[in-house]
Amino acid sequence: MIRHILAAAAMGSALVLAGCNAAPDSDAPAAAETAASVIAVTEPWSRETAAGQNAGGAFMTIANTGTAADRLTGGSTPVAGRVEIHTVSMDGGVMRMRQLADGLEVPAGGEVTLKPGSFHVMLMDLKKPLKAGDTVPLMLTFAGAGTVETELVVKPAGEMVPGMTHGEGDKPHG
Ligand SMILES: [Cu+2]
Repeated sequence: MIRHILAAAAMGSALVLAGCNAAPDSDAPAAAETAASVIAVTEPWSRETAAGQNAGGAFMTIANTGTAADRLTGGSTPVAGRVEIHTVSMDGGVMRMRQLADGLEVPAGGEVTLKPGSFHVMLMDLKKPLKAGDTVPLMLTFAGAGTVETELVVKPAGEMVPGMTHGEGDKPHG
């Protein structure tokens, strides 16, 4: 008889504890909206290459209207063996290209312009020369946004490259 009463008391207290531990569902905080990048690529272009030239630069403006920063890490195109992200820096008066191993950051609510003499996408191991007037598909890879498809317009080689010389001095245009 006494054992039964104790057992009932133990069960009762266990039920009370369970009731205390139960979290009220209605007061649970709503899940925070996940920050994400939203990438838009405008005016993607490349320059005509000479026969035997095995790499070419690609240029564009990349805007991120999202709430999280993103990073351009690479890409692919049918016309090149591989795609790298490059920057240009001065090294003893000589402009040198360097691969950005960590990619190129595109800040949330900001944009980055890829242009000659600055950041650019490098099409390496070209399978054929780029010809003026051609369009070239380019798939860009972003750490957050994933793959963003774009299409390069190939411009004539005569287009001036600001700040870049090719050894014949800084002759002004026209
Ligand atoms: Cu380059």
